[in-house]
This record gives sequence, C-alpha cells and structure tokens, in this order.
Amino acid sequence: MLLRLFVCFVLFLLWGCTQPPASPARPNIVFIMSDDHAYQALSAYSDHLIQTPNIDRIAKIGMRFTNASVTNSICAPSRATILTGKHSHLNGKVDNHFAFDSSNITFPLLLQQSGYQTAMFGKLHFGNNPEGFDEFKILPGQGAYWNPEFITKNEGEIKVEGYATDIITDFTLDWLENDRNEKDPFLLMYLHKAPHRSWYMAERHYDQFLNQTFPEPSTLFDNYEGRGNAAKEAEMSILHHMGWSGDNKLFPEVMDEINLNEIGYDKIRTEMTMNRLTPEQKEKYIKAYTPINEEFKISYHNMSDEDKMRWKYQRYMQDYLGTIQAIDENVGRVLDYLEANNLMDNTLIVYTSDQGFYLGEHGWFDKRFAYNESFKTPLLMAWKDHIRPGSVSDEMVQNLDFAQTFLDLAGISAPEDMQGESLVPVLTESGTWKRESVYYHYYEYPAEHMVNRHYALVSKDYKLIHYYFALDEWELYDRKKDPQELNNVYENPYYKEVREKLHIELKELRKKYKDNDTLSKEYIDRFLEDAAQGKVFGLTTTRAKEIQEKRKSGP
Ligand code: SGN
Ligand code: CA
Repeated sequence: MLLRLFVCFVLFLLWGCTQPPASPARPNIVFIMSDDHAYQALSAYSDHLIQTPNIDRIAKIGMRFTNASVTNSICAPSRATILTGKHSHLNGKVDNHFAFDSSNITFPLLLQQSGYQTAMFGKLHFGNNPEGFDEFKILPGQGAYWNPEFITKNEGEIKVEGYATDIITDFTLDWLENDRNEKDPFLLMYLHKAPHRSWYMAERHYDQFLNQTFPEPSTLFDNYEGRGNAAKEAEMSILHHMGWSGDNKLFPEVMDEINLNEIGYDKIRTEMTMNRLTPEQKEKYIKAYTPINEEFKISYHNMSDEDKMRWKYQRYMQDYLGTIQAIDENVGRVLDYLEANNLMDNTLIVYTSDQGFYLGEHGWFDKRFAYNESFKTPLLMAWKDHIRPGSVSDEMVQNLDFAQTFLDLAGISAPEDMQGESLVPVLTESGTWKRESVYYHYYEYPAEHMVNRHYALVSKDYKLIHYYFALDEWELYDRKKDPQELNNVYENPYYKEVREKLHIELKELRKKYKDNDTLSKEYIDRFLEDAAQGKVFGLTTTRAKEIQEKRKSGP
C-alpha cells in the first residue's frame, strides 16, 4: 500500500514537472478618469484644498506619479491620445471641434479582439461612439451634471434622473455585478464628467462646501510680467472671464437687481442648467445659494477688483471642490466592490484626469497651456503584488503611454506606429525605463479662452516653448529654480548653452514623433468657416470673421 502511494506521489511530481507552468491570468484593467481634475485637488498630492481618502487608497496600495503629463491639454485630444497611443497630429484629433476619426486603431479594439470584455461609462466627447466596446453608456458631448442624457449601445438615448457622478458609478457597478462574465478579463473605462466647468456639486455637499474658505495660491494676482504675450492674451482669468452667473452661481435676477451686466451667454448658461432640474432639486439649489446671493447684493458695490477676484476664487473653489467630493465617494464605492468581490488580486487600477487645471494659479481657471498646472495630470496606478504599495515615480510618463502599457499587460504586441512606451518596467520597478524629455503640442486657437498654439519640450530641468501661428515667441523656464514658471529666461545669456542644446533636442523630438510645424491651412480654414457659421462653441461668429479677414490680408 505504502509503495503504491509512493509510486503515485512520484508520478504526480513527474507529471507536475512536465506540465508548462500555468500562465498567469491576464489582468483586468479599471481605468478611472475624471475631467479637469487638478492634481492640486487630490490629497495624495497635496491636502491643502481637499481630502480625497478614497482616491488616495489607490496611491496607498500602488504607485503615485509626480511627473505625469499630457501631450495636448484639452479633453477630446487627450482621450484620443490615450486610446490610440499616438500624438494628436497623427490620430487626427487635434482639438475638441471635429469628430474623432474612428478608423484609428485603439487599445480597447485590440483588447476586445484578444478576448477582453470591454465597457465604457461616462464622458468620451468624441462626436461619435467608441469602437471596440461590448457595452457603453456615454454622455453626449460634454454631458450634463443634472438628470443627464446618455447614448447607449443597446438602449438608444436614455435620460436618468440624478447626479452624473453617481449615475456613471451606478452604471459601472451594475455592469460589474450583472453583465461581466467571470471567466474573461475585462477592460472597464469609468469616466467622470466632474469636475468640469460649470462645477455643480451634488446636493448632499452644499452644507459642507458652501461654508468653507480655501487658501489662495501665491500667484492669484499674477500680472504676467516676465513672460511673453501668450499668457497676457489668454482669456481664462478668474476675475475677467469667469461668469458671475454661469460659473459663480449668482442668480440672473440678482444680477439684474444690482445692475451687474454680463456680456455673452453667462446668464443663459444658468437658465439652461436650471431648466434641467426637477422642482425638488431646484428648491434645494436655490435654498443653498440664496445666502451667497443675498450677501453679494449688499457687498458688491463696495468691492474693489481685488475683492472681486477673491470672492470669485472662493466661489470657484467651493463649487469645483464640491464636485470632487462626489467623485471621491464614488471611486470609494467602486474600490469597495472590487475588494468585496476578490477583484483586487488581478486588476490594474488607474486613476487619472484628461489633463490638469488651474485653481487660481496665475489668476486662471481652465487649462491648455504647457505650464505645469495644465500640462501635468494626476496619475495613480495599483496592481496587487506587482506594484509596490506606497511607491512614487518621478519618471516623465505621459497619457501617450497608456495604450502600450495595457497591451503589454494583456500580452499583445502593440502596433509599430504607436508612439508611447509600456510603463510595466516603471510599475514593477524592474528592467530599465529612461526618458529624458517629453513633447507637447496644443492647437485649439483661435477658440474659447484664446490660448495661442504652441509646442514644447519638457525635461525635468527645463521647459522650452514655442508659440506660433498668431505669435512667434519662445519661452524657456528653469523648472528647478523657477517652479512657478514666472520668469522666461529664453533671452538670458546665462542660459545660452542650455537653450541651444534644448533646441537640438526639440528638433529631434519633433522628428521622432513625426510632427511638423503647423496644421494644414485647409484644416484651419475649415475650422474658421465653421466658427463663422456659429458652429464652434465659445468662439463668436464676429471674432471668427475678423480672423478670417485678417488671414486673407495677412502674409
Ligand atoms: C467648455 C467650457 C470651457 C472649456 C471647454 C473645453 N466652457 O466649452 O471653459 O475650456 O469646455 O473643456 S463652458 O461655458 O461650456 O463651461 S474640455 O475639458 O472639454 O476640453
Ligand atoms: Ca477636460
């Protein structure tokens, strides 16, 4: 008997040795992205504005990137770069205006073809539906905070009562619980609309946020001395370009009462939002914002520009950060689900934003510039037993790298023309990964916020920017000595050698990424023609026509 047992045991061992080792299951990917979430408003980076304990859980169990950036700091182009692994000039989505070219090969398509289940919920902003998804429920365009409509794969267009951040999470959890099969790996893209302008928070957060005062950034009153014209010409000043009503939530009737005239569609924006609310939602909203409006009526006529800036900044922060509170709670719901269902073990979790955002730095809101607050983006990644808990990477990674990273994890070789690099060696702290500098190119001009076209090289030490098109100006920043980017040292003789070296590097980067100076003349003319016909949001027909005329008479 014993002998038989022994023989069986030896045979068992031999059998085990002759079998190939079981290949590890391909990881699931949960890609969480918010829209315009500044790293300054995430406590894993800095807790001076808000606590985000749930999002921070990803940093605690995984890696936090301190130098993650985007290639083009605006919504749809960022998303196109993420999906295609290519810079804007190659995937064609250079700005928010024209639709995404769906013939692009994307990583979700490749994952789906290789057996991944794929689902997307939330904001895409492509002007068409995503390819390569078994299931999607996406917001049309920018989408709405309140009672939003969704374009769905299987149910046509639907409208759901409630608050967007909660609803997008409900869809996500519902898919995880009811639609996912347990045998195949999955890619889940969970994409928030918040904290995008015009910053409407969930009702449950009114009490907490409408009574808070937030610290001001030291550059709130920046006068743009020491920099070129692009910063001076941009229309994203909290004082001058943020709407009293559409952004800062003054009631239109209060503005009429105190004779505060706003140009443009500021009050109309409020009316459009209010028309979406149910009577109960509206009642709570009016109740919450009435004290602010009443107080403003009394103080407005005695306010200096400085006071107005301070008031607008506080109003902005209360609303913006309020929207982040709901994201944090909802990310917590998703992480809880993953934990409770043993999905943490083999899931890569990513938290990022489609770009950074100005929270009063340089007196600004919005993004678009190659300066830090908009160029950089938060990035946290966790994957149990593969990424060291609490690790920090200062590598210069970009949204360009996601596609190849995810394909690498799934064991799929990336198409040759993808331009990023797999982050797996960085994540697992194994092998070598070296990148000295990254490339940036922003195109959407003339357009809302009037940030001139520019391209840039960014290394850990320096930033070299070229504004072209309506300007022809260079800027150079010493990132170590001047982290706030207040002094353009391009003409400073001390930096002559550095400048020359960076020029050569920039040329090489542009060659490597196959970029050339400008967009085709035809593209710009088509864009301006649409704007002249009132089809480009945020650019008035008058202004577009003026620019068209100038181009006709110009060189
Ligand atoms: C809207 C906003 C802009 C914002 C763009 C792009 N205006 O047009 O402030 O820059 O979206 O944002 S609003 O009056 O509609 O709020 S992006 O994140 O989609 O690129
Ligand atoms: Ca955005």
